[in-house]
Order: sequence, then structure tokens, then C-alpha cells
Amino acid sequence: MSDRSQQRRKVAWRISLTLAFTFTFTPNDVLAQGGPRDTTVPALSQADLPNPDAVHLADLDGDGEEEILSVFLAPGGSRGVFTVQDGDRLVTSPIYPVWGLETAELDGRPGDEIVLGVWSSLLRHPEPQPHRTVWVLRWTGHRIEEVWLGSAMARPLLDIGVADLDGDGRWELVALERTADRCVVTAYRFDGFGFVGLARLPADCIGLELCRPIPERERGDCVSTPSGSMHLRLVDGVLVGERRE
Ligand SMILES: [Ca+2]
Ligand SMILES: [Ca+2]
Ligand SMILES: [Ca+2]
Repeated sequence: MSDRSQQRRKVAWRISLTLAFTFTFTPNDVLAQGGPRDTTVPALSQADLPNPDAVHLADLDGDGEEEILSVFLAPGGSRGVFTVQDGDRLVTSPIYPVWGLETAELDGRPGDEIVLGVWSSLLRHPEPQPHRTVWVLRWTGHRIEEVWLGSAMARPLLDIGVADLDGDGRWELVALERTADRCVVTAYRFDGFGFVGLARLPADCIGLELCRPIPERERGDCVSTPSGSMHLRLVDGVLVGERRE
């Protein structure tokens, strides 16, 4: 082996040793350290990332290139943290009281918004606390920006999904909500100041999965149940569900 190749091997070995000792914070370390919306937690690096709970590929800043958004939830699902990989840059979010995350083109501006399902304790409805609500965030290409932090939706919220139900290029938020005697699926549009209800449809409270699986989904193919799927569409402002067995 030549002196030069020996030298290269030594340099490579030193770099890997340095990486091993420099990057010591896993997502679980981060989640164990900080409280909700804690921005002082250490930034994660690519070397720290074990298997995420979810991965979303989406163009979040509208530059034509997809970013990689990886979600890491604490055991029990009370909070989580996510990373945005944009080219060589990896940015770590604050800790959020998150139970779910979707990406969707909500506002007509280039780039998909980040839709966070979060726990809130600000009492708006008679329901067990903390309750589920939705926040909207954005990746600007440089940082994570909090766009809208709602305390509650119109009715007690059980689950969320996202889909373009009318094919206009802007995605609707699809929410499974509880009413006094049963559940409804409600389609919402994000108007920048909050979610405006467009239409709703009676639904089963149990066993309903909203807008999943996400890949290969047809437009408006949004609601599935254990016994089949319901093709959900917005037609002239009316929410229409066609059952498929
Ligand atoms: Ca992008
Ligand atoms: Ca957008
Ligand atoms: Ca739409």
C-alpha cells in the first residue's frame, strides 16, 4: 500500500471516529430533554437518525425539489420532533405536542404546508383533556415557520387526513369529528386565518381511516373503513361519499 493511500485511510478513520463522538443526540434524547415547543433542544444530524415513525417526501418551499421530512414520536405519542432535509441542510423542529403529521398544499402558495395534529389543553368543547387540534407550519427553505396555531377545531376532533377533494389543486383538511350523538367527516379549507368548514357527512366513529395510505392515492380517494373504502369528493360544495367494497 502506498504512503498516500495509507494517509487517506488514516484521515477517513479519524473522520469516522470524530463523527462517532461528536453526534450523540438521538431523537429520543432530544424528546426526553425538552418540554413542548422547546427550541433550545440540540439539533439532530443525519448520523443521529434511527428509523423515523413517518417519512414524507414533499416540495415544502416550492422550489421544485422535494424535501425529506422525518417524524420522531416519543413513546406514548404525547409529543414529537421532526427534521427537514433540504439538500445538504438538516433542520430540527422544536418539540411539539404532536400526535400526527401530514403535508398538503393548503394555501395556494407554492410549496406544501406541514399539517400537525397536536394536543391542546385550551378548553373549547366539553371533551377529555388534552384534546386534539391542528396547527399549520411552513418550511421557508431556511427555517420552520409557525403559520397558524389553533386551540381547537369546530367540534371535538378524532382524526385528520388531507386530500384534494374537488381537484382545484388546493388540498382540503378532512376531519373526523364527534357530535352529540355520532360522528361526522368534515371538509375544511385553510384560508390563512384558520380552517373554514365546507361540508360534512355523517360517518362511523369507529374503524374509519382518513385518507390513507397516502402513496398512490387517487384524487379524492380519501376515506377507508375495514369493510371497504369510501370515495369522498366535493361536488358543488356538497360532500359526496361513494362506498366501494
Ligand atoms: Ca423544495
Ligand atoms: Ca402552499
Ligand atoms: Ca381542493
